[in-house]
Amino acid sequence: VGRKRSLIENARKERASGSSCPGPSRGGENFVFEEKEGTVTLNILFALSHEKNAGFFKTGKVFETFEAKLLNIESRPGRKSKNSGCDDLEIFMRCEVHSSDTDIFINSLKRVADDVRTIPEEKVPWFPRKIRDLDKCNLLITKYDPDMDQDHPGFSDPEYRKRRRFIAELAANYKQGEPLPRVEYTPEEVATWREVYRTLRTIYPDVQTCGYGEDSIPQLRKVSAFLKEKTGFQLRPVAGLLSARDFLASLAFRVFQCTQYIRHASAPMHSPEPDCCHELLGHIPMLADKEFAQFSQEIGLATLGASDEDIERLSTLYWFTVEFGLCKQNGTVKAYGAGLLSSYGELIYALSNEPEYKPFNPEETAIQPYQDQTFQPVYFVSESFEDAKIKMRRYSSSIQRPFSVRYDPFTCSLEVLDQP
Ligand code: HBI
Ligand code: NLE
Ligand code: FE
Repeated sequence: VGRKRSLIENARKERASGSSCPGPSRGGENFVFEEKEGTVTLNILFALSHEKNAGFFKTGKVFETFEAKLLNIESRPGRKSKNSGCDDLEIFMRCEVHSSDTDIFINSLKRVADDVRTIPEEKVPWFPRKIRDLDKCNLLITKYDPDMDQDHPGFSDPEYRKRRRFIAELAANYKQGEPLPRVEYTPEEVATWREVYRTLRTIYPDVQTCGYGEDSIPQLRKVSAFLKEKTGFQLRPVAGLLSARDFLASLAFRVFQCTQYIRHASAPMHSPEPDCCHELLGHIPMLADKEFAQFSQEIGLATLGASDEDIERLSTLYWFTVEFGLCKQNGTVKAYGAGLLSSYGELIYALSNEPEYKPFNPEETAIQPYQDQTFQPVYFVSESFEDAKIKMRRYSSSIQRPFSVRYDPFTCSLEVLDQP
């Protein structure tokens, strides 16, 4: 307690004597936002250039002293490290402090860390600028991981879990541009594929087969080469369900994040998470269509640097169209969503008279809550596949951002215009 006092006291004195104190929180040099009930939220960035450990724990002390509530912490190699070989770190902390402590809190941090800055909230979220940056779009959502989720059909199957970890490792180690890893599938895995493939072929016999057969699980490397020739899309391996932001961002580069493991043998008719059956049977045929590839890339481009709220709405739209969309064709309702085309359980259910149908309309669809554990209770039906694409495009191009992006296919990178 004594220590606490003295730090605050020192800081107060410093302020009273007028030495190096910033102006008032609002309109001053400290960016403060979300002022409520006497607390404010701050985004703080600082560098730890030497004696990293000591410096870090000293900043921790400041947090403790001011009872700052830590909301987020991230680190990255500092700016100096690139040029001088120095191994400094940049730390980002988001925290809540008592409004009246804002200035002394930041001043106290300045005494133990270098380059302390507060950053305004409206800063545009990070997004990949070149295709290599997709190596950083790897935020996994582990809710259906067979290691974590007791309801996962593979939870009590140690062999399956081991296999999943092995395939997840391949994806985790993958770097953009490398040849796609090959997986030697076991006879049991091939049997699961055969079951899914055969059943779906009886439900929809006359569609693009992309060169698949029931006796082997297609290798991503081969499928990626096929797609690249057809539409310029390519695949990269992913360990599971990604954050919507990361998943959609890759589409901007005509890259589709593709899982390589297969669902558990005990549940071939439906998987709550994406797996290779879902990607290969649901997504790949659509991505082999030039027009659909263009459409997918546009959606991806619209999500780059968009707000969390816009990402939420766009991913909901993606969910109810690309994943679970229905559309009319010659007067009958048909399924086109990848999540339906890869799940014979849900496909039959979706086209029965059990679920609710609503007309597809982006403004409404974008705010419809959805779940991904089991069959959808509601589906959106568009007048035609074409109509779904037109409306979706119109919606995604209406998203406001303080800059515009253009994709340069020669360098596979983005040109960002008008950024402040
Ligand atoms: N991640 N690997 C993977 N595959 C998906 O289909 C996927 C995802 N993350 C998010 C997501 N889909 C949905 O939110 C879409 O609606 C965007
Ligand atoms: N439910 C789908 C399937 O069983 O193939 C996967 C959906 C992934 C979002
Ligand atoms: Fe999918």
